[in-house]
Amino acid sequence: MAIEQTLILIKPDGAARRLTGLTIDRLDASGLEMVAAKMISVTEALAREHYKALSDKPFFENLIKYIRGEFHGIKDHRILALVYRGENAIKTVRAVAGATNPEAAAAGTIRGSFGRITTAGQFENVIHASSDPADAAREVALWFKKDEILP
Ligand code: IDP
Ligand code: MG
Repeated sequence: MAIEQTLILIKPDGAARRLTGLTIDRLDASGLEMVAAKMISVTEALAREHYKALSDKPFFENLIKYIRGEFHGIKDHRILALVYRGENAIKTVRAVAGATNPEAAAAGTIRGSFGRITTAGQFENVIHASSDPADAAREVALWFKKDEILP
């Protein structure tokens, strides 16, 4: 199996509900290695670039507000971004995260345990995790400079 890198973001609902430590604990227990971590202010441009594949979705504008912390009173749009590395890292982290829709996410996954759908229809699903190798490569390069990632 290939050694992969994958991007994780603790989304604003996760940060606001104090789930940062729990998320890192689950990732730690998965056996993967943390190779980059930083608090970063999510600019409008970064948010739109990150989610550009979803720009035609009806929930897109709210998704941009969500990831920038506008629904959770996050100071300066700050977010914790992480890169984990290891065998099969992308699928492993997706399994820890659970399905996109919190109502469909399996019990015991981060999203299954802690995600919710707001009355406005917004998915609040605690973390972002890259979905496939192409996405992961694009996202890691978008959020981190090369020298911010340990060799
Ligand atoms: P993923 O985060 O599991 O990879 P994507 O389809 O890439 O899921 O969607 C990105 C994010 O957009 C989701 O995590 C969620 O926050 C939001 N989202 C996706 N689908 C919906 C939807 O049907 N309604 C509301 N928000 C959605
Ligand atoms: Mg995705």
